Amino acid sequence: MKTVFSPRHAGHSGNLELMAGEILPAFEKPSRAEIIRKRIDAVDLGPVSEPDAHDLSTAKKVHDPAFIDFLPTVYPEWEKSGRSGTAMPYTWPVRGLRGDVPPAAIEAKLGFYSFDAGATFVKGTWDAIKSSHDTALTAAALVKAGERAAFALCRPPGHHAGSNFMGGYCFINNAAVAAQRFLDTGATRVSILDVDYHHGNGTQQMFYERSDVQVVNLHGDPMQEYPYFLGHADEKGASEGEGFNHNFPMPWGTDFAQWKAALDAGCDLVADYRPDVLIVSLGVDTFERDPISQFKLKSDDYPEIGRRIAELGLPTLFVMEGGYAVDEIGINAVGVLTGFEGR
Ligand code: 6XA
Ligand code: ZN
Repeated sequence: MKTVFSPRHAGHSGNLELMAGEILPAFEKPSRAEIIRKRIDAVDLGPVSEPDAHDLSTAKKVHDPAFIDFLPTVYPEWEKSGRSGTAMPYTWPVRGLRGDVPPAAIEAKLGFYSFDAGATFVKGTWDAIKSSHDTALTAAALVKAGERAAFALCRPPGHHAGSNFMGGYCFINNAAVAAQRFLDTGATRVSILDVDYHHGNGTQQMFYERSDVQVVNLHGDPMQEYPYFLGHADEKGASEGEGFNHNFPMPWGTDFAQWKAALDAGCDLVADYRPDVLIVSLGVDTFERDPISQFKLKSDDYPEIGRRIAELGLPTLFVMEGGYAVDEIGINAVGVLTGFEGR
């Protein structure tokens, strides 16, 4: 399997994170991608190449163009306002406030375009976001050109980013942009199967009223788990999209037997939809020793996931999302891919 990977991800580094009352170094850190990159070589997964540059026109079909145009301005504006360090929001236009007028102040614009404080910026963040977006589109082009599968080793991840908001370490929704690109280049139906521990609220929101992208999510129950405010089983899609969104929330402590039953059900839904292409939002924070997650999957389970997905027999684009147990992130993420290849 071919991998696309950009070293430019590394500029998104040294960020701080606000979590459960503490300011900590961000869990979403460069070593995650570097360790996966090394594992690809260690198991001889296949060639790794850098992404081509892509313009943002496809991103602007699934995201509000004003949101996309805002992203490169964040850190320059943050510095112009006399600040340094990690740029993050601290005010949000929730119910009862004006959510229709972006303020002029950069710290307020950050809140206007966010749903939490988890999408933070340092100097190299925009370049990393752009390289991650380019990575997804370059890997999508490989699948479009006839590869059975390709791996977009994206960093930062994307599945929490919605049409006009970022959050949860995510800025541009790489999987969603790839889905739109497949539709624009000949596909009529695309499925996104999100196996990350967290609900892909951004992906769900973007396609909720569309029937050309089916979204299937397996994740921690939002009653207990981040992102809390979306991801319930009764969210089935609306208008044109009714019946094309499927959520499988599971409780803390879920083990592989229970999780695999949800994967089987999700895969059956994908098979019934008969997509032209499958995109897998690949998070491995379902792992038993993930520092911010509460499922119980073991390293041996990840190749099983790949084998099950391969049984669908679809052209498949894997897009990297979460996973924070860095010692095992390479074994687990690449384990899905080698399992997919039947080894
Ligand atoms: C917020 C937790 C963010 C989770 C990000 C993630 N403290 N999403 O892994 O898939
Ligand atoms: Zn996650």
